[in-house]
Amino acid sequence: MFESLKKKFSGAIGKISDKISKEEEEAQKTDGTLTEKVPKEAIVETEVNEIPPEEPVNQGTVKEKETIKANTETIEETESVESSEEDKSGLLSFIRHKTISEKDLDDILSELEMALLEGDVALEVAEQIVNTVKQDLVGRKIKRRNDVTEFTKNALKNAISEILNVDSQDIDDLIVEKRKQGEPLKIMFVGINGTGKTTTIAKLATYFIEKNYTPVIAASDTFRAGAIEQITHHADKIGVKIIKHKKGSDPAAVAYDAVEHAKAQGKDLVLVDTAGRMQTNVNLMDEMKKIKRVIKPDLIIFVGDALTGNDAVEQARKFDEAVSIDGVILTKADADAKGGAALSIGYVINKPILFLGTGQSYSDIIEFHPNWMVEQVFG
Ligand SMILES: Nc1nc2c(ncn2[C@@H]2O[C@H](COP(=O)(O)OP(=O)(O)O)[C@@H](O)[C@H]2O)c(=O)[nH]1
Ligand SMILES: [Mg+2]
Repeated sequence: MFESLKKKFSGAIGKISDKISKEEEEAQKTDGTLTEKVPKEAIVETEVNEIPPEEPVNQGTVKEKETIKANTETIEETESVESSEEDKSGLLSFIRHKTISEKDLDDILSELEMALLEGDVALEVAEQIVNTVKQDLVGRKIKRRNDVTEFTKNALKNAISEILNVDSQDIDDLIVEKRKQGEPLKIMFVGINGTGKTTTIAKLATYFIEKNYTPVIAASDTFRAGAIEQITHHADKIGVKIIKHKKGSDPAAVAYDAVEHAKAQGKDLVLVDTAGRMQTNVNLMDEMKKIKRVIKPDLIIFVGDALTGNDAVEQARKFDEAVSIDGVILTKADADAKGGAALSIGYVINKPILFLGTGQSYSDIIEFHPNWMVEQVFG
């Protein structure tokens, strides 16, 4: 999961560390204050390699070499003092005090921003990440290469945590609260066709049964051919009561009946499946609004396909405008290397991701926690 996102962040961390330590090493070599334990050959070699091939070897270069020679002498003198400071990461890991400047970061962060956009991270999220990281790093004093690596990693981790931390309600708490009132918790699932609503409902029913809650399913996708059969098949397999009418009947009426059933039978949850067409379809949105009006769901959850990246974010925005969603479930995270939707969707619409679908079987669903995602990406 999110492999490509992971690579992009670790690439940026490596580049920032390399750039800043390299600059510092150069500065030290030319001003004669290098105090690192470096083999003489290593320095000479680096210096020679850095002469552009087209540049004739002139007086200046000879002079530079002399400076290098002088440097190596300094090294020998200070070696014993500095060796105790030597870092585990080995050669050239110790650098003088340096303050990170905007110039050090600009190119690399722009490159990171582009890479994130290519990875389907929403523009405002990519911008927020690079700006937060820049603010965090500029002005920091560093002593060692490892400092840069650690600071950059932490800055990115913090930026991602901030992005992912959207206020979220605990569904268990909500169920318990409703139970006290003698009511079921009503959850309506919305989203376009094929994103995984029906499968997700079957997974969640299984998940709640394992927590000793009693769900009932409303087959309110009365539009698509085979939809009622599909969800009936799932309900039968997992042993959950399903309320259904004929194909083409009023989805709101089906949902209403399911709520009445849950109340009469003292069930904890009503999970309402709905039909998905394109988010721009006015009829569909009207249908969603009608179900909402009739059953007054406690939660409306948008189900999006993680693989569709920015499209999923746009769909969520449209559904939010139409019916005001409370949270998001992203499916197919198991196949999602990019991670753009997972990173962006909550921030863009300011609604939490509640679960991730991670496969095709009933147990393939995990609760989403921001820290978990941060660990996936940086762990
Ligand atoms: N790999 C994977 N496939 C999924 C996941 N969730 C759903 N699917 C598949 O996506 C397809 C569409 O799912 P369905 O529930 O019918 O979508 P709906 O039209 O929104 O109800 C099915 O083939 C599901 O097996 C998931 O988390 N991972
Ligand atoms: Mg369906």
